[in-house]
Amino acid sequence: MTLSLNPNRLPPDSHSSQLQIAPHRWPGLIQAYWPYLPVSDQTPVITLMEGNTPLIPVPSIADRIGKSVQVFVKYDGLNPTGSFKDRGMTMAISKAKEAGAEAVICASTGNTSAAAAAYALRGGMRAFVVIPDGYVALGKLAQALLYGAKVLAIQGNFDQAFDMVCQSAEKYPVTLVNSLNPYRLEGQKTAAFEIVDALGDAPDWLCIPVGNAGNITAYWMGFCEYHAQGRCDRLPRMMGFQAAGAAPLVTGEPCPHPETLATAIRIGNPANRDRALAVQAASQGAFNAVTDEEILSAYRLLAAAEGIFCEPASAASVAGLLKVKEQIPVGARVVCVLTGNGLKDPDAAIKHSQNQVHQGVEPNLASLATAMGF
Ligand code: AN7
Repeated sequence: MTLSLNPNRLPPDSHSSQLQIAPHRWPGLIQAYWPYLPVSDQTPVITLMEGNTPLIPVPSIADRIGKSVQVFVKYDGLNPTGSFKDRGMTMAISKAKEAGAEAVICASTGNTSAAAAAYALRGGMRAFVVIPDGYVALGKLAQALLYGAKVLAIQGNFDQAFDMVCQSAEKYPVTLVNSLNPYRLEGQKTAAFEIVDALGDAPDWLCIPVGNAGNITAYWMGFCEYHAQGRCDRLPRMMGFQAAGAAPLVTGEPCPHPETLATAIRIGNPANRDRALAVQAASQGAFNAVTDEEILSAYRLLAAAEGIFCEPASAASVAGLLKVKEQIPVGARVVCVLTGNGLKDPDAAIKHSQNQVHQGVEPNLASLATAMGF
């Protein structure tokens, strides 16, 4: 029997929940999507109650497109460590624990390291995270340190760090938790389930930032699985967006020196390249590049027009949607994935805000009123 702990199905007075949770509480994505995941009663579920993130309508973005389109953002920056990586990490760490691992390793532009550190800690494992020195946003670094990971900075980029951790995982007793770990994508595919559960069907377009191309692969897996189960009637076109200075899937060749202010996707040689190309072909999707300027204007627009604060890399999905808006069919339903929280990168926010702190207000009401314009 599969253990499908849908809390909504428990009677209100149920005392049978093994988790001893209130019936209305979300149990984390492994419990919620148990039948769809490679888990068993032997799997220790390491969770921070990730998943169940909101799908938020963004009418001002839709207005910029016209054509009666509907646009939503999947705000995955509301996961426990502030990014979609938690979805993959709850699975990867639970399965590593099940296999008896004592330590995990990843290369990271920041979010993977934060998630790996948090989940490893909860699973009683050590975490080694290898990062490109100087190119990880402050919030992410702060998280990895505070969660107690061993943070190793290399004088190189993500792609070099990735090569090193792959070799380490072959040679030393550490489990790789980058997206080559198959359980990562299994966890991440649940975001597609949530979108279908919320909309009642798959969207026409799924717009998503692409770095190492794990997430686009995972979403497609999720949509296809739900489709096969009859839970949605259609499949979306998968629209992947890369930063113009780090766009190997757009140019068709690895980018030896990736550069973008969206450091999360500063990746020149995606590990999941072939799978991403297969997703593009199967979904009749496309890869497009967005410039840092386009990313920043979408980043500011989301905050200023919708009250949604994402990190710059995440805004690539909205920047990309606006860039290719001519191609959107009339009346289409579009979901843009916001992969990470804006609080991850406070430096970028302050540097690129067009708003400023009004300095020099004296600590009295008259001075405050003057500054307020009254
Ligand atoms: C906010 O943390 O690769 O295409 O090491 O942090 O699945 O790689 C982060 C990637 C998009 C790209 N948005 O996802 C890492 C890392 C944010 C991200 C991506 C990342 P993939």
